[in-house]
Amino acid sequence: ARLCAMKRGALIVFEGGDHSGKTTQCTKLIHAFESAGEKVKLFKFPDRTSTIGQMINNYLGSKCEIEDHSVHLLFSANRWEKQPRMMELLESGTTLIVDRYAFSGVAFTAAKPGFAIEWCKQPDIGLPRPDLVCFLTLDTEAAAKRGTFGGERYERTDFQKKVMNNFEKLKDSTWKEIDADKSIDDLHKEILDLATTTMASVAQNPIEKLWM
Ligand code: NYM
Repeated sequence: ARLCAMKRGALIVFEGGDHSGKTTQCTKLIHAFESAGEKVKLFKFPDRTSTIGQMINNYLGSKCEIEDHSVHLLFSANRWEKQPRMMELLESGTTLIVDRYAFSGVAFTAAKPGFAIEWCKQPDIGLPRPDLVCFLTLDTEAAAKRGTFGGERYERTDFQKKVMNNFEKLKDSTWKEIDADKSIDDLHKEILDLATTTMASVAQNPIEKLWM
């Protein structure tokens, strides 16, 4: 064992279809860790605040059209522009809770006609690999019943089914599939437990890279 090794933060990602409760759970998790005195920070992708993020925001709100390959690369660029800060925080012991990540990037673009999963993965190769992916599953019809479906681009039941199918192809040993069809508090307890275990177990491990 290394001596005096500083413990790093964990990279915890939330994925799932639209309206599966990711954002609610990320917020609750952050608050729980903050009250416990842990160093934590929330990231959300797409991050709509940057210049690239504003282009993505306009695209999602159908205020403009962007060619499909091109917008895929913008979503990836929107993660890469945050990568230096994410690495810095992880290395200095801050745990990151991330609302969507490269898996959404691949799953959504690959749901479009003519896009292969392998092509979609390329631009995100080398990003920090999550230690835990909380994959929230919700029956697509149940998700639609949660409301506000049909607002943004991609929020259609047929498209979401393809997205969920693509997520299945991206799962690895770091994924924990969580049935989101339960109360907010029950779901939170389950996730807090998983996240706490992960934080303790990865503290001395190096940060790995995605898809390498
Ligand atoms: N989305 C999100 C993508 O198509 N590619 C990506 O890389 C990411 C991170 O953006 N329908 C899609 C998924 C959502 C939409 O996300 C906006 P949110 O979490 O609703 O802000």
